[in-house]
Amino acid sequence: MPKREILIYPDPRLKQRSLAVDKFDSALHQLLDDMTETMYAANGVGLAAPQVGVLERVTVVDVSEKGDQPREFINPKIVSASGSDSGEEGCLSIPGYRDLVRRNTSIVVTAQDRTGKEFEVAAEGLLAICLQHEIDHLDGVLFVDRLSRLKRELFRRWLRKQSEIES
Ligand code: GNR
Ligand code: NI
Repeated sequence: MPKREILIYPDPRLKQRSLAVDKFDSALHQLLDDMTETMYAANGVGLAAPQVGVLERVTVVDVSEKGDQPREFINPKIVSASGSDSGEEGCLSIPGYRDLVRRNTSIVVTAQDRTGKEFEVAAEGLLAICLQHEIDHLDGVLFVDRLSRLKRELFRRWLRKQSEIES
């Protein structure tokens, strides 16, 4: 059972900028544990705190094949980025919609672990994509905000159709 409910677009909390974490306490550890459990229950490869209604700069990611290597990033920051390619993305907060998004292919991220210790990772492939997607969430940006005008219009139509189906 997931511990936290995932907010669905267009929840206004998904558009807000999250605040830096400065207390590495048991409440943070509980949030991280709950987020990892929620991510696995939803079969996601990443989850950002605002997706569970917590506007703090916290994200969990697991891009391993077996889904047994959860990673935690607190106050993550992209310090360098290079290369560009488009890949298909989805978001647990926009279930059912997927589209191509252009992102950097190689990034270096600094972050803190659950004890507050700083670390740095060089990421490529799915980890690089996922970290950019999650850091966007911390800035109130969703992958559909990065689509071309035409593609965003198609998304809006899809969204309208969804609400017709549901009502
Ligand atoms: O589960 C997810 N899969 C995914 C696929 C391609 C690019 C990004 C992602 S992240 C997403 C989970 C999610 O919504 N994280 O915020
Ligand atoms: Ni997402």
